[in-house]
Amino acid sequence: MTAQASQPLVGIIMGSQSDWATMQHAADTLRALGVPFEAEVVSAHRTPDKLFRYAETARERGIAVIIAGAGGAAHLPGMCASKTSLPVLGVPVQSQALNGLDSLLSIVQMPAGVPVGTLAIGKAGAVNAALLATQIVSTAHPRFVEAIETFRQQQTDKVLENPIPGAQ
Ligand code: RP5
Repeated sequence: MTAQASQPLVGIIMGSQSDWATMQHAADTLRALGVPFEAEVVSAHRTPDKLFRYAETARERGIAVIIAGAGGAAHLPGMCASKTSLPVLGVPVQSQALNGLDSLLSIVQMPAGVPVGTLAIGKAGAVNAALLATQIVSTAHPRFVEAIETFRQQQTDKVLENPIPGAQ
């Protein structure tokens, strides 16, 4: 498990070490916003008992939002959501065989009653999961509001300060 120094508020889990190339973008984003998190490999298929333990104990350990990334038959976010009442954000990892469409459909098509907030495939989904997790956490921890607003402003400034090269 990797974790930031203070008590983690966001839990990042992923189905395999191979998902880290994608999920590290969620970790980097949370780090940049100053949100304490933990990150761990938890597989719905290869370590189902660990998944159940993780989901069942997350709230009592202080976790407020879980980000779950998986690829292919991506059952991790949905199974995690079925074992906790914490909000679960799902990140479809871009699979080699089907480019992540398999991951997306596996995560997004949850039955009514067990929601998973599904993000985009790949890096954009991982970054946005971290931003959305921070926005959720900021409702109870207002210190993160400024971090989100600063990020948005910097993003806007960056676009405005970068005209198309050679277009003038
Ligand atoms: C899923 O299978 C994982 O989330 C990963 O995206 C995919 C492939 O896993 P590895 O075979 O690379 O471990 O469970």
